[in-house]
Amino acid sequence: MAYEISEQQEALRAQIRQMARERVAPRAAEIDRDGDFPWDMQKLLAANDLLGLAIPEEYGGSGAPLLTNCIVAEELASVCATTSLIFVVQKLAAYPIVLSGSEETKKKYLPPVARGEMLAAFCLTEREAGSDAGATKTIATETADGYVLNGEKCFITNGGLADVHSVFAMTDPDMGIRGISAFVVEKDFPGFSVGMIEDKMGLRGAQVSEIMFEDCLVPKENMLGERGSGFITAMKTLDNSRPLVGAQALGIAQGALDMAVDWARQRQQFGSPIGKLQGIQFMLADMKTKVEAARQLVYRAASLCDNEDPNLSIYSAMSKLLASDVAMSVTTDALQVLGGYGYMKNQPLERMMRDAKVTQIYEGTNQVQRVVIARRLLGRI
Ligand code: COS
Repeated sequence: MAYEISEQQEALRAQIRQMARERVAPRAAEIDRDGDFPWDMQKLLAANDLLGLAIPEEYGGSGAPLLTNCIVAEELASVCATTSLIFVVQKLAAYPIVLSGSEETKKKYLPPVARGEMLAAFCLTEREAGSDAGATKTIATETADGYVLNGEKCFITNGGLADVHSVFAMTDPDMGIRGISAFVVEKDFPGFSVGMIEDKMGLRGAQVSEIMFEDCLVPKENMLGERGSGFITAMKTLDNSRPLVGAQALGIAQGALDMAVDWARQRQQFGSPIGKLQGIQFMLADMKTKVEAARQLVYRAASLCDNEDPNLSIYSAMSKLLASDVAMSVTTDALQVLGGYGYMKNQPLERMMRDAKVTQIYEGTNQVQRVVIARRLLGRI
């Protein structure tokens, strides 16, 4: 099944591109240098109704397809990956509520998340449960008053800033992955606290931290879906978010390619623009080919998610795998085209190369994506 980009989606792309160039790009270097969460960018996204783009209309969002969300992530990331991450994570963290929340839970949390009044975070990863998400050690014990959570999460984007968290914890440790349940946890629940804030290589404006639960009391009605359904909710959420990370990677790659092309047209060496040199031409041609291949796979994966196609998992994993590898290789090559200038902090490419790296790691390392792809390919053997 082929995907189609509608006129409405192209119009939105043009609108986001203009906003990205005029409002986001001028802030990108400063956000990277200061390493502070850019609340002005969060407010800009909220003011343009982008933080609820993926949330269904009945809960205050726009109910836009994943493909539309991918276009937005791509355009934002082409100028500032940190700003695109604000968009990507709000959707990632809201999705378990959309997928598994009760009507009351959806009505309570989704409208403020959609308006950007509440920042959201997705709390799955732990020190000993990264790629092996099923090894979650955070425990949720049922009591008369609710569930009591104990444990620690790490590498949580928006950690320490978020108001509301989708948290995965073990309710029945003997049942393995079928013992994991999902909960909505507010930052003000007793026993919730924020641990170390990480110092990162890239995406410097995103805040990433540990999250601690010490006898953290969560009301029973804040469990998302059935007890024991948390792992499947997490996997379905990641299926539906990996194309968005692919789109973010694609945007970084496109931004880097555009800079390399501009440079190759203008930079004079040996008496003419370096774009006249076949060595540079071949690099640019390879970069363009990779970017376009990644785009096709990202859009296809998003469209399969939108159609709830049974093959969406494998495409979702392939799109994130390819696009993030492309982002790493294209930013590296674009920097090479700029030579010594590309290596300097006053050009954006070194930032883009650092930002690209994490797209090969988060929402499942690219090795995990290969596991997902190979398992779907081979079936049970
Ligand atoms: N949709 C629905 N169900 C799924 C699923 C999906 N995408 N993926 C797995 N499941 C189901 C399986 O069908 C299986 O059910 P059955 O036992 O009934 O067959 C069950 O979940 C367990 O699946 P599996 O055996 O594949 O689980 P593993 O523990 O081997 O883990 C990986 C699989 C590695 C793919 C998973 O742990 C993973 O995605 N890890 C990476 C986590 C991640 O992305 N972390 C980043 C955090 S966010 S920044």
